[in-house]
Amino acid sequence: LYFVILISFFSCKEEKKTTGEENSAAKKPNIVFIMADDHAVKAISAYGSEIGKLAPTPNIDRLAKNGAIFRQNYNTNSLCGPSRAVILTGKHSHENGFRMNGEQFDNTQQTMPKIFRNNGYQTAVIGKWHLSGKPAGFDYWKILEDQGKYYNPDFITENDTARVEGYATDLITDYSLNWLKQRDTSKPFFLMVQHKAPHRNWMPALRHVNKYDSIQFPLPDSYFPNFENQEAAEEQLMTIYKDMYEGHDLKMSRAKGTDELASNPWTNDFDRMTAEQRKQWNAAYRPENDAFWEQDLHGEALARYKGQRYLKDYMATIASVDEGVGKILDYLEAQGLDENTLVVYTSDQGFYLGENGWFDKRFMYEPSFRMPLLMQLPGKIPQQSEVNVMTQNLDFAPTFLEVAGIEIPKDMQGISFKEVVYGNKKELDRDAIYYHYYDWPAFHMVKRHYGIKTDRYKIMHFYDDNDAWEFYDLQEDPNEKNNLIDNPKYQEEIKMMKQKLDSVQQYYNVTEKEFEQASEKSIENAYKNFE
Ligand code: SGN
Ligand code: CA
Repeated sequence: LYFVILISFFSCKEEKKTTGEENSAAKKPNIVFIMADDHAVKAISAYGSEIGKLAPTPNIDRLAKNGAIFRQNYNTNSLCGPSRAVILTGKHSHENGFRMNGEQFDNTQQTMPKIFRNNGYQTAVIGKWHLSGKPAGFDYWKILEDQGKYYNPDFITENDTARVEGYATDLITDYSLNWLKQRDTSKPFFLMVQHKAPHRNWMPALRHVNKYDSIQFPLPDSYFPNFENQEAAEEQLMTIYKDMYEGHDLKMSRAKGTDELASNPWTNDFDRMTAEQRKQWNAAYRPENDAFWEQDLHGEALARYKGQRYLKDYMATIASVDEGVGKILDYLEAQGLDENTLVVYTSDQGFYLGENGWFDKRFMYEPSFRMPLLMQLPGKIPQQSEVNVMTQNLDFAPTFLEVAGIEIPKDMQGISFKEVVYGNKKELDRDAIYYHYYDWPAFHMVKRHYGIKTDRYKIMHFYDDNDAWEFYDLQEDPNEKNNLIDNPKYQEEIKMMKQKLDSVQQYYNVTEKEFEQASEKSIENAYKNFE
C-alpha cells in the first residue's frame, strides 16, 4: 500500500508540474499578426465606406466587433519592403537601412520576432516576405518568392524552393493553420500571416472571379483630376486609365471572340496556371470581355469602365483574404485560444482605389499613407472600440512587446499604444508623425518626399528630381486638393510646421545624408519597366 501511495504521490506531482507550466505559458498572450499587401482602408467594410458596403469583409469586421478599429493609423514609407522592415524593427527606414524595394534587409539587426523568440515564444512567418534573403528570428518560415504569384506560387523554406498547385491566399491560410495545429503547445506563439493579395495584378480565386460582376463600384469624384501646384502628382505613372496594362492588369482580351489577352508584358502570371485553371478562368472572363467589344467605349467612358474592371478584381481578391481571416478566427475560437490571443489585421500600406485616377501607393497623401488596423484581445481591448489618435506601423513592435510583458528596447523609435488600445489612455506622447519615401526613379515614378502630419495639418517636401513643398489643411480639405503652401493666410501655420518638421527629424536622427541625390538607378532604366 505504501508503495502505491508513493507512486500516486509522484505521479500527482508530475501532473501538477505540467499543469503549472501550461498555466504560465497560458498567461503570456499569443499574437497572430495578419497582414495583407496593398489593402486600402476603404476596402474593409468595418470602416464604413461605400465600397465596403458593396463588397463586405465580414470576417475582418469581426475584429472590429470583438476589439478595436484604428481610424488614424499610418505608415512611415508607403511601400512594401520598407513597411515590413519598419514593422520588424520599430525603426524608421533610415535607421533600419531598408529604404526602398529591391534592397537587402540586414537581418543581423535586432527585430521583434527575435525578441519574442528570445523570450520563450515560438515564432513563424508564412507568406510574403519581400525583404530579400532569408527571414531571421523565426522557428519556422515559409515565404513566397519575391512578390509571389497568385496561382501555383513558389514557396521557399529553409530546405527548398517548390512550386505548389493552388491559390496563394488559400495556401497561406492553410499553411498558417497547419503550423498552429502542430505547434509546441507549451510555448506562447507569435505568428505572422502575410498575404500577397490584394497586390497587383489582382487575380481572384476561381470561385470569386465573377463575384462582383453585377456590382457598379463608386469611382471617386477626383477620378479625372485637375492638379494645381502639385507637380509630383501630375508627373506620376500610376493612373488607372493611362498606366495599367489592359491584359496583365485588367484581363481584357485582344478582340471579340478570343481569350488571348490584350497588352500583357508579364505573361508569366497567367502561363503558370494549369490547363484546368486556365480553362475555368477564361470561361469566367469571356462574357465580360466579349460584352466590352460590343460597347465600343472611348474617352471618359472607357476610363470609367477600366476603373470598374480594376475594382471588381481588386475586391474579389480580398474575398479570399477575408475567408482566410475567418478560418483563423474560427480555429482560435474552437481551441479556446482566442481568449488569450492578440489578433491583428493590417496591410503593408494603403492603396488608391481611383482617387486622382490612381492605383498603387507611395505618396504621403491619405489613401496610401493610411493603413487599416484592427485588433482584438478579449478582456483587454474593449469590444467595438475606436482608436482615433495617430498611430504608425513604427509602433507595432513596441506595442506587441508590451502586450506580451516584454521590455521594449530603448533604440526602437515607435511608441507602444497598448494603454490607448486597452482604453486606459487617450493620448500618445507625440503630436506629429514622420514620413519619408525614397524609391525614385522606379515603378510609377513617384518623386522622393518627406514630411510630417499633425492632427490637422500636413507638410510635404518633394526633392531630388524637383524641389516643391505642399501644405494641406486636412480639416478643410481632407482630399488634399488645395496645396496652400503659397497662401498668405496660412504662413504662420506653415512656419510652425516647418519648425516641427526640423525638430522631428532631429529627434529621429535624420542626417543630411538622407537627402543626397537619389540613386545610381537611371531614369531610362526605370522607364524601361513600362515599355
Ligand atoms: C510591382 C507592381 C507595381 C508595384 C510594385 C511594388 N507591378 O512591381 O505596380 O508598385 O510591385 O509593390 S506588377 O505588375 O509587377 O505587379 S509593393 O507592394 O511590393 O511595394
Ligand atoms: Ca504592398
